[in-house]
Amino acid sequence: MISRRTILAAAPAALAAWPAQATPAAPAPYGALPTERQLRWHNLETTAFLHFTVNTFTDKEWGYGDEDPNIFQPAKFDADAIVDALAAAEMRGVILTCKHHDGFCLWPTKTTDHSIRGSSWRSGQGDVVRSFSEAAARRKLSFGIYVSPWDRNNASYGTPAYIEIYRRQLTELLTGYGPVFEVWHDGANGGDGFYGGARDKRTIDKRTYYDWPHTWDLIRKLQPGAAIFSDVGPDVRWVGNERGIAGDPCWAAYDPVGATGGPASPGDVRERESPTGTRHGSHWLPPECDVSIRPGWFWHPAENARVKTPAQLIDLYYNSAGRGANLLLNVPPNRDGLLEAEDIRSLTAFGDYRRATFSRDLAAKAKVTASDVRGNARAYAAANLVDGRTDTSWATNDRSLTPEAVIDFGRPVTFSVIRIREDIRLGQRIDGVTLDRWSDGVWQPLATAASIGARRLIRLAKPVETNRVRLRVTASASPVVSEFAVFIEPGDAIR
Ligand code: FUL
Repeated sequence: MISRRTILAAAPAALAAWPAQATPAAPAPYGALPTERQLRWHNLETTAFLHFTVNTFTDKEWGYGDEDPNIFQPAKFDADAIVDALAAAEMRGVILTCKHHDGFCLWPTKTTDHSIRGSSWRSGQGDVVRSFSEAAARRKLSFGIYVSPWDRNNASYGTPAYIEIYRRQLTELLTGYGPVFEVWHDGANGGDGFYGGARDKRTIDKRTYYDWPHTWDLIRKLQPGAAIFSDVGPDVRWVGNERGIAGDPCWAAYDPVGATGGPASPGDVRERESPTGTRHGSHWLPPECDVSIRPGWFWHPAENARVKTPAQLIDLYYNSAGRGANLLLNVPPNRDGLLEAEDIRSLTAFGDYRRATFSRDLAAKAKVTASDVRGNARAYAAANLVDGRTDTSWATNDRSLTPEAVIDFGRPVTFSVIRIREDIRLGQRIDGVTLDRWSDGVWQPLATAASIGARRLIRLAKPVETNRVRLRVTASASPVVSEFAVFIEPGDAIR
């Protein structure tokens, strides 16, 4: 048996094998920091939303809660086909409306009769949550759940008894369907509804009624890896609009304030600050940009001709994921239980564009020099910017807050997109970057950007050709930059 003492005694000998001028310590973390679960969430980058329920059959956006469950009849339902189309668009996760405001549950819950069990579809044995969670797992997409707090069907809505029901619903979903990467709480709260036949209006106090802290404790206990989304986090914040557009700048940190200035809660937040976040805020609360591929969240036959084009999806990608947020793109299944051909066409073209653009980093073989390298150590060398890894970085000495790096391609390279990433494990340190290109014997301005964070994509108005690019950084703490990459969009890219 190796005792603790043996290990300690062996340590100096092992250390002695390192060169005398050992690698300096990593930079101290700066400001708000992401948790492991947030880091995993950032890596997903683009995820899909599926709005699917009785509304799909009633042509509504918000069901009243008095639907006959039997109207839910997706005769050709094929979760694998839907997930395949999402994967073709490079989506890495999928979030299903397991329960929308109408209260209809897409799984055979024990908490209410307003569920899929009340439909003759698949003889009352269907389970849409199971079908999607399994299809996602087969395709290696993460699976997430949307469970509306507002329930226009439930007779108890507005009383404490409903909070227990809501928690039982979450418990069923978080214990019966494998790993869940995200739990989505929307902010629409209270109003008129069926409420078990009462057909009245119920107003709740958004700040206190749901007792969110205890519900979030329950989610943590059942699925510690799940990121919790709401207007105010606690893991992921709403971006403040449903157009899919993050702010510019877009800071991961955020200190939410209630709509009228007091403490914030889901459904009660000063939305105008959500897109940009708070530069030196104390909570790491990155934004998620939810947007639908169609005007509505649910499928409506009249909207088949109004599906966003590939060019619109590409723009959305740059304006959300390109600013360090995650894109949550809604693609609603139709009454057959399939995606409509128009939606699939846009998704596929979007995926083709992403693969064609991002599969080849043209800076990969570049030589990189920098004005400052932390302790002159190889571990922090500027070459780490182009080594294709995000766990190695160019880092500078603590006092170096305005360093620059020159990326020399050694040949003329034509590109139209630049991608820069910080090692956010050490916080969001950079305040802005300026890029220049070497042209006619001088540095010429190419682009600027403020926030970098998990990911910044700069899409140029048109491709440029140059041998060398200079990256000038301004930071609040010595920068730790894990990637500098350049790409060329396919020649036929539609703008
Ligand atoms: C909102 C809901 O009211 C919409 O119907 C939709 O689900 C959207 C994503 O969240 O709060």
